[in-house]
Amino acid sequence: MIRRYVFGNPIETEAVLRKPKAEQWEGDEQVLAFGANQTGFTCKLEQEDIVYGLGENVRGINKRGWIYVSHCSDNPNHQEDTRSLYGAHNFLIVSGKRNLGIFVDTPEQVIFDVGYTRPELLSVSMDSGNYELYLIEEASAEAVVQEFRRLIGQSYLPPKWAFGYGQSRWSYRTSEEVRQVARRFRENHLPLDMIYLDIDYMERYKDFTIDRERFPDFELLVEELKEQKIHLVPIIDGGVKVEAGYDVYEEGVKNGYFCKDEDGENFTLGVWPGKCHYPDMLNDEARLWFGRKYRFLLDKGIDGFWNDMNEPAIFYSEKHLKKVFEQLEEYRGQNLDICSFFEFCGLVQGISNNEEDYRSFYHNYRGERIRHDRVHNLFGYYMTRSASEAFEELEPGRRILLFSRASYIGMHRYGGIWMGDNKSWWSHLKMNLQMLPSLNMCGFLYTGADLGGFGSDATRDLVLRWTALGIFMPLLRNHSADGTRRQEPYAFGEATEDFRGLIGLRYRLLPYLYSEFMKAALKNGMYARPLGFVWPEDPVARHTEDQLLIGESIMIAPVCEQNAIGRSVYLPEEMKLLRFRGTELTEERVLMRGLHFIETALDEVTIYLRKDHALPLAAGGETVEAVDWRKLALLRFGEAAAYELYDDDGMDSGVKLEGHLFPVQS
Ligand code: MIG
Repeated sequence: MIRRYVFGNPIETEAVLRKPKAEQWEGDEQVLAFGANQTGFTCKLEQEDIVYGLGENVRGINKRGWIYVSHCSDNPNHQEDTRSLYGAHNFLIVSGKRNLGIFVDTPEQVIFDVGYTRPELLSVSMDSGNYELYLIEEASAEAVVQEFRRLIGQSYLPPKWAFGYGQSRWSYRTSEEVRQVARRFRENHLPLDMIYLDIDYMERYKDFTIDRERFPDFELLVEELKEQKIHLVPIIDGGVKVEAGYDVYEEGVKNGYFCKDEDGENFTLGVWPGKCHYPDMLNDEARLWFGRKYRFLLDKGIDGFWNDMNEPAIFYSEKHLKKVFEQLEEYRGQNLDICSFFEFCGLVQGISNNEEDYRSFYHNYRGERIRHDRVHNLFGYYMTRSASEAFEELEPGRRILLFSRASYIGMHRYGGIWMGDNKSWWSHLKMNLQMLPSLNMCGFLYTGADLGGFGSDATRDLVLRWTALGIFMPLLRNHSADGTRRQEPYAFGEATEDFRGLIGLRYRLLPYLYSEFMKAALKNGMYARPLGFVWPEDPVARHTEDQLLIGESIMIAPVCEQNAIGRSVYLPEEMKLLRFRGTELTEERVLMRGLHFIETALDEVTIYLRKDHALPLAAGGETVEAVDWRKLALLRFGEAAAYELYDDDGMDSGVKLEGHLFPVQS
């Protein structure tokens, strides 16, 4: 059952398209208790309650015991005490004797104190009392998710090839270097469907330009790679460089499409290209204009994009920078002691993503001038929507790959997200595993982490273990930062057989993973589920934080620690262990319910097949296109006679589930 309440005068987010009629809040103390000033509410947590959800955040699948702040942030430090990452996903489920879903719909900052201040209390608060509140009560956590997802609309569908392996690195600086990546993959028979282009392809980091010195033959490159079935996926940044003669800048200025400061001047801030303006993504006209700019690359044969820096990130604002320079002057010649030294350092450190700057510019949203901080969490969402709506116009009916860094619920209809700038840390491998189901609950199905970690130096074993998890994530991409140790599968020496095996297994699993993804998207279901969703009565399953169900048939238990020879795996019921050494199935063994230590070498993947379920396996391939969907082996355990396979051409955006499912007999 869904109930909707409106408090104050909330700003529309378009997260929910068809809203149920608002009810009068009668202060049901059993469910929620409201604070006196209506700027939030509290909800009592029972001892046994798990709190699921909150999408992109640090910590576990169970969010209890920490405080999270929905405030889209360009924050590359994903630490245990981090409160905000790139997304604002204000949906959670209190799951115990009852299952209550709570969605707080407001573009402003929201604080979720999930038993941090008082262990038995969930407390949600906002600056103002303007928000819509949705309460969803169902018999299970999974049913709550389904109701919520129905409310917010169908998740984005990427093209089928976007389920292949993608190689990325910030620093592929020339056409030649990109060709080299493709060559190394093909030479080593490492499967590959995508190479990502980071900011290096642009001319002075200007959106919708190409650096012709370093990529003189961009069109030819796209063509050549296409022949090898490799899609080139360029990055698009949120900020437009201030540069006379640059068409995007000039058009934006002429038509008033940029965000304005207090005085009505175009708001100037610094990001990659230096001084920039942010297009007013919330303004219908500006959004339409910016989206149509993607045509520049579509016309060159590009069919996938990733949107970055759209929290939006601010390295500095022009005004703030000036002030800091003045203040720094005051420290010159001073005897810096402990206080003044740290003040001095703080001045410079505090420049980026400064809250004052976010309060100093304006949008024109639905005919109203609105200060940025009141709609902050919508910027990335509307940037991605801008591209998606333009694709609908420019390439109707065609699926284009699109994912973003910043997001708000509602954006899940227009694109996926990646999990941002993680680090090459073992703890992040586990954290990204935990993020996956939480994101699914909020509608974000097409998602994945930078395999091997973005920041810091990776080790070979870390990249292997991370790949062994990554092959189960819809978005499978190895990405790393400029200046870090290289982490392509061939970067650690001659031998690539283990990588080839792990990635190859993904291509054997494709018909299954794609089917499960599409069923989840089209039926508002979960692709990756916590064990507690399926075995809510089993306390051990409920509190298992490092195993997941992927689709209906299988459970995974990735190794998340360095130097481990395997790990303990909890089976809530009898399952069949499937051991793969690379692409080869080397062992099938039925395991009883309970705890098992399962040895797993670096080149192995273990999959746990559920009783009375089946898993189709293809022969594999080096590209998604090469995978034969018709020649499948069916691995079974118990009475499962068939598996409902989903297939389509992978390109059409208007797909429906009916008529595409067909049972696979063994
Ligand atoms: O401030 O474009 O998250 O994936 O490689 C860094 C360079 C800007 C942040 C993205 C990352 C990307 C990087 N970008």
